[in-house]
Amino acid sequence: MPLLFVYGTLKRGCKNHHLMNGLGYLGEARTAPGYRLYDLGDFPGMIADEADPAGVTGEVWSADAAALARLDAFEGVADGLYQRAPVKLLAPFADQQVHTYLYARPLTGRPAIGQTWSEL
Ligand code: PCA
Repeated sequence: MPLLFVYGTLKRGCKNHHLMNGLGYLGEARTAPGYRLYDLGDFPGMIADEADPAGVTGEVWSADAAALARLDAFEGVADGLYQRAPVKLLAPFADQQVHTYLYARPLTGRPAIGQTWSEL
């Protein structure tokens, strides 16, 4: 089962964090360079972008198949809003199989934000 990297509303203290109930927190993490965050209003979207030098911060969680299926439904994977896909993290998670929710719709006109999304 892949681990799950969350960078937005699913993080601790954020508005959808209750959906992480029953999953196991493994620690804060950062992607390798090559990912960028965008502000989509009430939530962020992350995409792969080779030109990015910095990466994105978030948290790593362990999840079972049922939890991943539940989160996929919440994140609109079947509707093409996000895609759950492998993500490259830095140490100590660099050698692990980790998935994340990459934003799957156009980002035209959306502002790029820094390396970390926060709710406020
Ligand atoms: N929820 C997922 C993807 C973006 C969002 O707000 C997350 O926290 O990683």
